[in-house]
Amino acid sequence: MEDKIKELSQQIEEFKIEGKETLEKFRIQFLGSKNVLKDLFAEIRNVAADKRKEVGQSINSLKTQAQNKFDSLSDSSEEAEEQKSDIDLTLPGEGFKLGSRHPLSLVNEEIIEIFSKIGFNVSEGPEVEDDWHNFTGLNLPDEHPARDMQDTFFIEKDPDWLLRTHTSSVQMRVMEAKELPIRTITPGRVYRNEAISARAHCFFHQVEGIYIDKKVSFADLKQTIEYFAKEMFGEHAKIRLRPSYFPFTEPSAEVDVSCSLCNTKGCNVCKYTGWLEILGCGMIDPNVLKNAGIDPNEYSGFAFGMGIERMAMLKYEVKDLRMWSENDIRFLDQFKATW
Ligand code: 2U9
Repeated sequence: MEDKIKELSQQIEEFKIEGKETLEKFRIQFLGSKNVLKDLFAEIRNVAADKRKEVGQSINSLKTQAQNKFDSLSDSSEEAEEQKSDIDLTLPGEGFKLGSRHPLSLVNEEIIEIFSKIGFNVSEGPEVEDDWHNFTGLNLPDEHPARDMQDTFFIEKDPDWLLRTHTSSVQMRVMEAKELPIRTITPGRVYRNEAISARAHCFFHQVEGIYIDKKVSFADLKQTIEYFAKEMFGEHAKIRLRPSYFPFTEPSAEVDVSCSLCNTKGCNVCKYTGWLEILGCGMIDPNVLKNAGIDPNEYSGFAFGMGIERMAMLKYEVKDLRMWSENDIRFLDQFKATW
């Protein structure tokens, strides 16, 4: 009897259940109305009286073993059946979430498009620059405050190398390498050693431009800036120039565009002045031309520079500079409709 019980326990253990049909076979064999365990109970009367209790308990354990195996496998096969029926292959797929162009890229491309219409090409150059192209060649001598450690990220191993503080360094390289005349813009990232806040960042983006040819005048500069302002801000846009100073241009000016929100009447966007500052410009200093091997008696040129973040802030009325580089999807998603 003991051997029979062991054999049945092994059979229950080893019975392979692979789906509904074999599960039903198992149920009939070990738990059905004519199951094999019932035969064992019937044979109990042939067991010696003092062993009957123990044998009865062993047969009961067999029954529990069979029931547990059945229960656990019938649960999982029901789940599998349910899951199978959950999948509706006729439903449309979920698709991919489309990204959007970064607003700074949109503004950058708009500026490139505007200048390309009047013959400016695009030049690019290294972000890690040498002292000559970023400072000395551009009329920024050793003692100039812009070279201060607090404004510039120097490369620790060799302070002759630094992260460019403006894209004028690219123009310097173009002037050295290219044939005249030159009409080019340089969009790109620049670095300043500043604490990050709503109004300052340690990197931002610029577009600078130069035009060098025989007889280029301040009137050409003014006309070019006016064309740009009207393309960028609309036909109604007016500009005004204020005298200024930059080491690499002489004379120099800062340019304001009329505030389109209040039509120069004054509002909180233009701080009640009616005007918004958009860029700096000037005639390229003869010294800078000489430094690049261009004869200032034969050639003259104008230059201008603007911050892309500033342009984008004016266009989209964003007040915190940090938004441009945080890459918060909720912020970026708002620019989807514009492309
Ligand atoms: C060469 C010679 C001169 C580029 C210029 C500015 C004036 C200017 C600022 C605008 C806002 C930088 O992004 S900003 O902080 N730039 O005001 N930039 S003239 O002059 C050059 C460039 C290259 C060879």
